[in-house]
Amino acid sequence: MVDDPEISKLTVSGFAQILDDVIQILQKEQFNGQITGGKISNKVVELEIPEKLAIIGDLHGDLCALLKIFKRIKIEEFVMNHNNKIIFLGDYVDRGSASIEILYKICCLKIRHPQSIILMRGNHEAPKEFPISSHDLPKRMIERFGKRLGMEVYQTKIFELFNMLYLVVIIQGVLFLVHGGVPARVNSTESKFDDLISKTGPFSESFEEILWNDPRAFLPDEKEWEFSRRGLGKHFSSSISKKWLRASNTKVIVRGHEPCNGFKIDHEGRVLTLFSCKEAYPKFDIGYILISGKQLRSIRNGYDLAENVDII
Ligand SMILES: [Mn+2]
Repeated sequence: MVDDPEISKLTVSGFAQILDDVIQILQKEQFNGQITGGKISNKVVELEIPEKLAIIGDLHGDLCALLKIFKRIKIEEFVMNHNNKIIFLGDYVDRGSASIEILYKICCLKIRHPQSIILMRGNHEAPKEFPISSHDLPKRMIERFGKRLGMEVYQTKIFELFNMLYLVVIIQGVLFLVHGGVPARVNSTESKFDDLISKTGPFSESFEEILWNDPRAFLPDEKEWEFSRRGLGKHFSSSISKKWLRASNTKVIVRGHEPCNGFKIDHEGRVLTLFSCKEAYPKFDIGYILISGKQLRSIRNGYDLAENVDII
C-alpha cells in the first residue's frame, strides 16, 4: 500500500463526506450544463480543445499507477490551469487492492479543481440494477469500514456517484471518448448527434454498449457487429467506428476497457485503447496520454495520437 497519511487516516464519515461533496459538484455542473471550455448535456461533455490534455484509462484499484501518472504530469501545476483537462475513462475500481483509495483520490481532485477534471463511467461502475456484479467493492468496504457502515455508504453514496459519471466526452474536431466503445447502431447520415445524447439514459441500449463494447478487426460473415462474450455489449467493426467518427466530426475514438500494454490501436487507426494499471495485470505497462492543444489540432488518426502515449 502507498504511504499516504491522508489515505491511511481516512474514516468512513470522511469518505462519505467526500462522496457527498463530489456528487454535489457533479449535480451542479450538470444542472448548469457547463464546465470551463465546454458544455454538458445529460452525460455527454463537449469540450473545446484544451491547453493541455491528459487521458487516463482503466485503473482497477491500482493506486501506485495513479500516483506515478500524477507525478509524470506534474499534477499540482497541471490542475491549477482551468483550461487544462484530465479525463478519466472509468474502471476506477475492482481487481486491484486500492479501489476505495482511488475513488477517494479522484474525488478529492475533482472537489479541489472541478473545472480541470472529468470523470467518466466504466462498466465496473455499473448501476446497482445491472445483472452482472461489476466489482469487489462490497468486500473492500467491509474490510476497511466494517459491515454496517461500509455497506451503508456503498449502497447509497457510491452508486449515487456512479450515476453522475459521464458516458461520452468529445474534444471538438479530434477525439470521441467512451469507456468501452461506440454503439453498433448509427442512424445513417441524417442522424444528428443529438440522437446519441437522448439515447444514453440509464438502461438504454446505447448505455450498455458505451460501457461494454469492444472493437474487433474481423467479424464472421463480414458482419458489422456481434454480441460480446462478456455477456453484455457488442463487438463492433471498423465501419461502425468510421460512421461514428463522421457523425461526431472527430478523428479518433479513445477508450479503455481492454487490458493491453499501455495502449493499442484498432480499426486502421480509428480506435486507440488506453490501459493505465499494472497491479492486476503485471505483464503490462501503464499507459496514459499527455498532449498539448497545439498537438491535438494536428491529430489525423490513432497513430498520430499514439505518439503522445507515455508508457511507464
Ligand atoms: Mn471496462
